[in-house]
Amino acid sequence: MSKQTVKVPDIGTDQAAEVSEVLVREGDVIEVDQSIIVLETDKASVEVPSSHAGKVVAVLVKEGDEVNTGASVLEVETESGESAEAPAAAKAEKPAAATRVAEEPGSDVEEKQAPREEAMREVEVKIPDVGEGDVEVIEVSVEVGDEVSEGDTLIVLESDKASMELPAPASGKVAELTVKEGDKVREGLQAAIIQAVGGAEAPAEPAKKSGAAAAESRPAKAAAPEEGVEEKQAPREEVMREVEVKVPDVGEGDVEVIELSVEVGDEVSEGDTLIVMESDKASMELPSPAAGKVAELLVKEGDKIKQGQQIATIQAIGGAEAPAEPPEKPPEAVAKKAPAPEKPAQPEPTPPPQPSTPPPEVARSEASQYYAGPAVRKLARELGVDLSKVKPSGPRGRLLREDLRSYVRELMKRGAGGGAIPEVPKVDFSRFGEIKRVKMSRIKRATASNMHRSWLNVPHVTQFDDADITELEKFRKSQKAEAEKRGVKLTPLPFILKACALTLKAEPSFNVSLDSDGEHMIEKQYFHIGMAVDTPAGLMVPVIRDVDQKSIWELAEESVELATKARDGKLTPRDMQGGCFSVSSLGAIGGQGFTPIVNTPEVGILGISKATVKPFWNGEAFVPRTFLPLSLSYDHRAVNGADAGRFLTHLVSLFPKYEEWID
Ligand code: CAO
Repeated sequence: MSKQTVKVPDIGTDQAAEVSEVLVREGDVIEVDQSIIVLETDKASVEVPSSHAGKVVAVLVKEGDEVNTGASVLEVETESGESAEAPAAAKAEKPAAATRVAEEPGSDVEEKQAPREEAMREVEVKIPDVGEGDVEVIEVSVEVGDEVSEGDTLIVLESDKASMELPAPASGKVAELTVKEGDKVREGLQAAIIQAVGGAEAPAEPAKKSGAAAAESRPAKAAAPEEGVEEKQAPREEVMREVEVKVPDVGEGDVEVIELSVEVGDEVSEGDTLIVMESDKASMELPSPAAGKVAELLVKEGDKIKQGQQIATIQAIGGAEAPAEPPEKPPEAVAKKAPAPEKPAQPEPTPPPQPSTPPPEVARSEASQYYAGPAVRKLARELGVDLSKVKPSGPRGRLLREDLRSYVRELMKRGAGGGAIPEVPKVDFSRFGEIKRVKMSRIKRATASNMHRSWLNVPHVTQFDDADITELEKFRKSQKAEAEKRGVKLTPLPFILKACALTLKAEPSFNVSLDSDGEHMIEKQYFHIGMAVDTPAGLMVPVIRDVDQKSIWELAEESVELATKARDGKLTPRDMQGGCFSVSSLGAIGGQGFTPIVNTPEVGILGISKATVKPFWNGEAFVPRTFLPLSLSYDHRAVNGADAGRFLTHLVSLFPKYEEWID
């Protein structure tokens, strides 16, 4: 038993890659090469395989982390105490599929001159390096005898991590198909023979490279010619040169420029994306072949461009190290034609991010069950779209940009009324009789908006109870003379306000507000209560502060004062702020109960209806008692039913024993 650390292998760039998924958890038992995390740069997504087998004892990264080559990812308890470096190093030496294609360009395509005539030749199509052992032929796209054009897909290969199309390296007729669907194949195996037309003009060129292949072979750059890039020495000095950036082999006719990532005058680093191109099969970023300044941009968004067309000129620094080489036509486009839309199609400054993975540009995540290239992932990140929710329409379940667009369009439609709140139809009421159209007051409009907001946001529950105020009413009426002396009218309201404050103290679950972060509750240590006032201009809710500390007489005075101010339109914003709870009294008007709307962000409101004398069974006889109907509405996000039950029961219990708490 020994503990080994699994590290991020050479990702071929100094820039950090983002951990977009963590595919293992502590306690998992993993195999060598099992994908453990998905790394994402703005150009590629790649699954990182484990260099060790064993039990994961610690996961050292999390989603969103930025990591560089060599960063520790996992700690694994291994059986044998194997060397930590061995497997990783072995894999690090093994370049990924595309690189291998680049370095051994003749390995998957061998051309043999057909003996009968010079203009016909047999092109043997071999399985390219697919980055790991066997891959499955999941689709044979042609039949023997089919005429194919160069670049047409012959077969589709798939591993558990990626899939790629194997294109015809030349136009001609499919003479032989040596694989069938379901076959497990590996690098070097012959897949087909194409009887190619025009052999004379396209002799076998073992050293030719595809654009994509070249893109992955960056380390050999100085020695190898680069497709799509023509370099001209600037006459003035050897260290400055103009680099013409040309469209590499994009595998088919025209592709569209869907994004210009730079502007003329921009300083770019080698590998920075200059433009993004898209065909109906793939999209790809065209990286700058050198560091320097964008001297010319010869295309614009929407342009259709084709192989060999110059799209930009880079005024590059350090001309001496990269000799001018005319672009060569790639012999085939295995890597380029892989379904990875974002595959850089010409010299890419970084080698493939992860040895022993399949074409790195598209990683299929087993964990999230979606399959998308970096451009789509990037767009999804920008839009905040969870790709696992998007329905793919691409080949073999691949997510396309269009899928993302459709998903967002659908969401927008729903947000605009499709799936949310159905619109109330407009009605011409004058068709049914005489009408008057009256402008709503500012307060009424504000009330409408507040009520709507609260109704939509707050899950309301209302509980009802009756408080026995028989004795309290006797006391209140007995205070008439005192009230007159004080110049104030003593209604049931001040008693109700005080009882509410005391209940908020006793049941603090109501003296809260939900924090806007959705993760906290604000527990208030003060007891300010709002009081709904009906005014000619509309409903207003002034707030009485520190109700718990005020006497009944003070509360009576203040409620009259605030109600008067409200009716006179003299309330200040401060008069209406800071409430913990509200009281809405329709007692003077009538009714047996109603369901008031919570004045959010408060979480509770008490509705008061008209007190009436009712027969009450006291165990021996029916006796007349005065009951005050109470309706308690609350925000069920913040308050649960049991708390509300306790609150209302406590409140109701205070009225018969008013003598204990009035002052
Ligand atoms: N049961 C029986 N009688 C009641 C009562 C009740 N629950 N509440 C008040 N009364 C009586 C008062 O005692 C008073 O009678 P007397 O003059 O004989 O004493 C009379 O009704 C009128 O009271 P009032 O309305 O002047 O005073 P108040 O303290 O009860 O209310 C205020 C003040 C500002 C709350 C009230 O005037 C008001 O505007 N209420 C409307 C609130 C509203 O619109 N709510 C709905 C909002 S939507 O949720």
